[in-house]
Amino acid sequence: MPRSSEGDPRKENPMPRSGILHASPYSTCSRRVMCALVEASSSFQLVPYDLAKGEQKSARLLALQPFGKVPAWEDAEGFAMYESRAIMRLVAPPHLVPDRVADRAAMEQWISVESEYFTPAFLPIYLTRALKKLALDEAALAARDTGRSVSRTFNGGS
Ligand SMILES: N[C@@H](CCC(=O)N[C@@H](CS)C(=O)NCC(=O)O)C(=O)O
Repeated sequence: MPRSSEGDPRKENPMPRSGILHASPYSTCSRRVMCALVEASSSFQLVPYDLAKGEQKSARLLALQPFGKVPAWEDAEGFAMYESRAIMRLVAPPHLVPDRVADRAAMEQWISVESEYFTPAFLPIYLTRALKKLALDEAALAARDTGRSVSRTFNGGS
């Protein structure tokens, strides 16, 4: 039986998807989706939310994202969803998705590494230094196992 192309963004996404992205420009979750949309040359409207003011708990966003977080996506075709990495897969331009199954599995591996290891190690640094403009507790960060693993993976450090 021939395999359906359903679920294969290389065949389903010949044109960039357009829609509305509910997001905060300062949030890393929002920015990864914005990167995918820009890479896809999508014409999207950004509806900004001020997280410091708690705007992500507004009725409008809760109707799209029941956990009260950014980002959330509404397609021009009326399809809505949340979870940044899932939205990335939805809007991904064909050239970002490998043809071979093994290569697509490797892509999923690195998306998992990003969510499970890189982001938990990086986020405290980003929040402290970039957003709050405070000094880092380097010793506490260095002692965290995730930080060491990330350093080993990306820098060959110990
Ligand atoms: N797994 C979710 C995480 C969403 C998330 O934690 N968003 C953060 C910004 S990066 C947020 O809205 N924080 C505000 C809050 O928790 O009230 C995703 O990837 O979309």
